[in-house]
Amino acid sequence: MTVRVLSRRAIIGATAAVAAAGPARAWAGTLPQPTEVPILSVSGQITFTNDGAVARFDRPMLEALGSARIRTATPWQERPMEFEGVPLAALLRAVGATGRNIQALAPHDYSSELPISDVARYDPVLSLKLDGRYMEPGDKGPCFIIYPFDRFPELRRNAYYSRAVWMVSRIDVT
Ligand SMILES: Nc1nc2c(c(=O)[nH]1)N[C@H]1C(S)=C(S)[C@@H](COP(=O)(O)O)O[C@H]1N2
Ligand SMILES: [Mo]
Repeated sequence: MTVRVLSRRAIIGATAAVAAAGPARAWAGTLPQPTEVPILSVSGQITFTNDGAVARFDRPMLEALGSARIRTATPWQERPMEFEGVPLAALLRAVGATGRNIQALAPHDYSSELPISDVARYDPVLSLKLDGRYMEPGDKGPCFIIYPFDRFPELRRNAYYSRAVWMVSRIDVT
């Protein structure tokens, strides 16, 4: 059985329960319209949208969902860095995601599949800032999914490094 068969009431109930405990409470259950240029779209098995079947987010909307930091070394940077942004869990709650996997898509046809079970286990972050500065598109930004590689040794392998999608522009919930 997949969560997809949950009734709409059950999905909204679950969303409200989780949102009550976190910063997403301000607009759990509805999505405002972006007022700035959207930087991320979420599609697929989601409950809350603001543009047809898609949920589009500008930076202030993402930041309103909450904030988390991951300080970690990565194989592609010379020193540990601090990533800061929205917990992926908060983003998935905000759209009422009901799937099992997310496909994170980036330019140049890069995409990577992340099981949603990673979210509870590792609390990955859709980071917007690196060492306190917003990441620019030419700097692997504006959105970069990061895992806490330093906290969990089992993450230090290619299967997880490839899920650290930089320049992610779309998340499709499947
Ligand atoms: N957008 C995007 N994200 C990506 C990749 C990519 O090619 N494009 N490569 C992945 C892989 S396989 C790794 S190991 C890390 C680091 O890739 P890099 O060494 O090319 O920076 O980013 C991951 N995220
Ligand atoms: Mo890689």
